[in-house]
Amino acid sequence: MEKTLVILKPSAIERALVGEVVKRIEQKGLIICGMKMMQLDEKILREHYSHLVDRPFFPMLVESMTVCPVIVMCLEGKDVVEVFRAMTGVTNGRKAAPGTLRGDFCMSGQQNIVHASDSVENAKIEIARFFKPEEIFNYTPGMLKFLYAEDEI
Ligand code: FUP
Repeated sequence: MEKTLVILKPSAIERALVGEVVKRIEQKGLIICGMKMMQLDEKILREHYSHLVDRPFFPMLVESMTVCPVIVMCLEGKDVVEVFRAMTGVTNGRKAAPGTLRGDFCMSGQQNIVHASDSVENAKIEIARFFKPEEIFNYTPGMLKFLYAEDEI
């Protein structure tokens, strides 16, 4: 099934919102197939945010993403990239719709709680960037038949 990469940013860790985010992931029925804490550095952020390195806010972004460890997660589900982007909301928390993670838990365009892969292609690249192959667990949760109809999976 499709996979996506999620980062619980320092704004989630420092504000003790990890449980709230994980709770929503579990309640939605997304399968956690990888999860670990790690300290990011400028090198990995230059890769991860390569589309933003020339923007004036990039040094501030690096500072905000390295101030403490993050939690990276690999989630699995049907159309999970699109589903989790919708659960995340738009970049700026002040504009994100209520009901989304950013809409409910933050007021910033930078301290915005979570990263979520924006395409299936990027999700594959990002999962390989943050996880070793042996850190991703492909298993079938017992509840699977209650998450999807037979013809959906
Ligand atoms: P998103 O896909 O919603 O995470 O948005 P982007 O890839 O455009 O931006 C990635 C991160 O860059 C944001 F989560 C926070 C940071 N950013 C800023 O700090 N200022 C901006 O104006 C835009 C993005």
